[in-house]
Amino acid sequence: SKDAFSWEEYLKETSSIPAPPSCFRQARVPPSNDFKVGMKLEAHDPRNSTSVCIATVMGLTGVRLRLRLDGSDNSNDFWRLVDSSDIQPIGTCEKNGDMLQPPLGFRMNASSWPMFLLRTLNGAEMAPATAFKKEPPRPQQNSFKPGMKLEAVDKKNPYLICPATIGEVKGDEVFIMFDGWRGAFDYWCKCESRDIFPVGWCSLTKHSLQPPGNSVNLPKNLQTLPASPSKPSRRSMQSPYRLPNPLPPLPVRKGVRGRRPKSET
Ligand code: MLY
Repeated sequence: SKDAFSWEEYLKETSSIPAPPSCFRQARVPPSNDFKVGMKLEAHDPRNSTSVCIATVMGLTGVRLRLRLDGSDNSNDFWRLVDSSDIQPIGTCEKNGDMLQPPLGFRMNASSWPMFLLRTLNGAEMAPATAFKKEPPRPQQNSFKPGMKLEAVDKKNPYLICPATIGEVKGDEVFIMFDGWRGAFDYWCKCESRDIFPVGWCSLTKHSLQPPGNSVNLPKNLQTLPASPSKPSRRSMQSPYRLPNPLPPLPVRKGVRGRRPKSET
């Protein structure tokens, strides 16, 4: 459709280039998502990464899974790629001589954990080992450059993937800037983060891609720039500088329209 976000047009409008796929720790050919809602698996507790818990697939979006730890509340869902090393088939933990742990904030008394676990796994549909894909290797080095475009998870709204720009590169880290959001959602992450993707990833994996926001987006040192002379061509116009929103028209009093206030002297 006409209004849908198009990377091709957007890259032209912003005269920017996409970060090359080789920069990312993502599969060049995205894996298939063979999970089903309701399947159970083992997952590292995001709030306590040393413990491995039971999780249930609550939803599928592209190559990502919406997960909920069994025994946790419904307000701590998290998202993982099917090729994340944070997830594994049920039985992996025991095979490694470890014990499944209750999630942080387990909603029952700790003493009821063994029975809870037994009941949780009894008759559960377990995700097959074939659904878990091997995590891609880390990129050799941080090859991102400021200004490169990408698709990135909004960590404050982690179900969303959005157009973003590399703002800074420092060691093995990159600063992710969300296009059109005035810096409110920006963050630093490792270049090998699983939350950043090459341009086209969402389209390839059938994940929805948010359009850029419509706020001004200026480099930190120019955020108080006065109105610039030219007009932005459309909402998504982005780099390198964007105009502040136009000022609303001045209120006009009835009867005095067009008249100048009398001079004081
Ligand atoms: N309702 C939220 C959504 C913001 C999403 C921003 N992402 C796409 C960068 C808000 O307006 O705060």
